[in-house]
Amino acid sequence: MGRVKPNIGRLKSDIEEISTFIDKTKLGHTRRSFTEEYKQARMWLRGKMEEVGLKTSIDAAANIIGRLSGSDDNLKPIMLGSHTDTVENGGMYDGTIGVLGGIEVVRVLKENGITLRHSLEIVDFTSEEPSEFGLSTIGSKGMVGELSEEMLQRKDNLGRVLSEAIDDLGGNYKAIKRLARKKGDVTLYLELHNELGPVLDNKRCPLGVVTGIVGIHRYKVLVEGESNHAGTTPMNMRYDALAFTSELILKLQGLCRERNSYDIVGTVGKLKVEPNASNVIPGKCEFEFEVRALKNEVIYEIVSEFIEEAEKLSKEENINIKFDNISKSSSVIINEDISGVLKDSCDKVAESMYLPSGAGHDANHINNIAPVGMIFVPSKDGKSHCPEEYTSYEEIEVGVTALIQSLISFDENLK
Ligand code: HGY
Ligand code: MN
Ligand code: MN
Repeated sequence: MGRVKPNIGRLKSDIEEISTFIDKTKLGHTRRSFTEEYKQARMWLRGKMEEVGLKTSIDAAANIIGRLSGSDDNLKPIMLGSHTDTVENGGMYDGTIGVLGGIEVVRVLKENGITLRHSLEIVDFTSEEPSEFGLSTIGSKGMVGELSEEMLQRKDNLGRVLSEAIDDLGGNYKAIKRLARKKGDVTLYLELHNELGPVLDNKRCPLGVVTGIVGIHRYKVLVEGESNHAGTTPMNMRYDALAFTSELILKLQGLCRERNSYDIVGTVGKLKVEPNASNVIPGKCEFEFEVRALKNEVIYEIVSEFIEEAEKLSKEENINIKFDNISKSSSVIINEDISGVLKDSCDKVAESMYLPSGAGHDANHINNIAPVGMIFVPSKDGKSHCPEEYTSYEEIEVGVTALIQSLISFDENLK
């Protein structure tokens, strides 16, 4: 086959329509999870799923699921999914092309009179990006029973509790553990995503088959020095929390650079300074850092080396420091049987190449209950998580065509 193609005009209008549900006071596309815009987009999405004939439901972790029955009731469903939340000032394709591409797949199957053997589930996973509760991939963690009670009780800056926010989206947090899906409940999980990095665009290669997905460990760090007058306090009598934090940021960068043969990356992307005034020595800083790599053991090594060095410095400079782990997601090595079928299917559509993912995805968690596979389309100039993020509709069309081709192939061959 391979000739079964999406209607790109129709998919474009869906992507443009969901992109109207954003916070218009922000740059680019901002649809943070648990906000009004997010709720409106989800309502629109559920309606869209119903419109194409999917039977919709919201599971305990507030994931929206649209189901299309297959011809063999004995087979567990194949799942296609992604997310509709964004980072602040993000792009319009990260996540949305996977969810709306999935809905387009359903329309194409129906139009071509194709009934799959497996049921198909199109999933919009709750809050894939780091939320205001400090946690990411909430829906996929919840779906596989990885949301702990401690995580569910975390609060955002407004004092809202995550468990209540999940229920507010139509979930049922008390039932998350009980209703979690188990190994074997899902035949296969596939996700179409823009690469979010530069490899495909640099190589002018339209399709990527993902070989592995990085693991991510995130920590919150509290640094406490002493506030004092910025004019009267001599340099040798200061306990400047921001200056200390800066040393730590560079330390993390250095540790990751030294080990760059492992493609390890470390980032401090969030920082709060108190009191944050030009004439006051910063007394307190709170920052979050993350470390990512394809090898889990390398993440552990870098994080423990960083914490050890930070604690040593803290003693030397008389500044208090406290580390709290926020989350640890394990890396995924994609099963070669799965990536092989994806590669064959992609090659029938356009040129493709294998590549790892430096971004995390819901697939990291679904991998605990089912084999997972991902197809990437290019991100222009490797830009993402910023307003410049761009993938052309021609490129998205190729991606959805490859997704359909792969789905049909898996449906024929998987038990
Ligand atoms: O942060 C990530 O890797 C993903 O975009 N959520
Ligand atoms: Mn993202
Ligand atoms: Mn994404």
